[in-house]
Amino acid sequence: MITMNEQIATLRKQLKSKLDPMRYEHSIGVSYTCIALAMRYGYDLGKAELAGLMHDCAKRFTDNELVAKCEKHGIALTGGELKAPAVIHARYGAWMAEHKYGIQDAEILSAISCHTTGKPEMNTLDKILYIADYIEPRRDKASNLSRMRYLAFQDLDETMYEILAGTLDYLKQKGGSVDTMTLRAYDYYKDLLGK
Ligand code: DGI
Ligand code: FE
Ligand code: FE
Repeated sequence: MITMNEQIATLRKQLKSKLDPMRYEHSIGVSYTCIALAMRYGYDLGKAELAGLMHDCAKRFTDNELVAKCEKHGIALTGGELKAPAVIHARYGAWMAEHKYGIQDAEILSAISCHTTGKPEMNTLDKILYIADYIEPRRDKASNLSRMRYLAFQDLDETMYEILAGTLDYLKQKGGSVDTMTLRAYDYYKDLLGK
């Protein structure tokens, strides 16, 4: 029986050999940010760290490769996903975490699977990973980052709502196709919070 610490050390080495250096740094940043949020919200630290570490394990493939791999392994993609292929690494990443890296925990696999789009009724780890991916220390894209870094430690649902709203704005400006799941997640948190 290997310990969680041993499992994490082994997976880090494997990831480091596969991901480009900045993507690996991002993964480490997300894993520690997941830990910080798990401390705040009373969630299992090891599971949070593992989800953060592995969330982008499928990021090294091109869109076409990802679509082909999903087809090969019987992972059904929605029309929305095929039109917004940037989201597919989350679905295939959950498959890889299970079948290539031996992760069996259903909550970790769920969090990896929805880390790009979010979804309605996310559980605590789903939200921790989604938010950590956005606020980790190396990220510097979004203009609302410092507010999100503050809000993340106040309220997970409010933070989900604001990040989803910002992502939809960003996709609108960029002219990117919006995956239905991103919209459903936004509508869900908007309604939940009575906005
Ligand atoms: O993998 P990361 O870069 O760390 O972050 P991520 O998994 O959140 O993926 C980021 C990209 O995904 C970002 O450019 C926004 C995009 N994204 C999120 N939801 C949607 C989306 N892209 C499209 N086209 N449609 C979406 O609904
Ligand atoms: Fe990602
Ligand atoms: Fe990421």
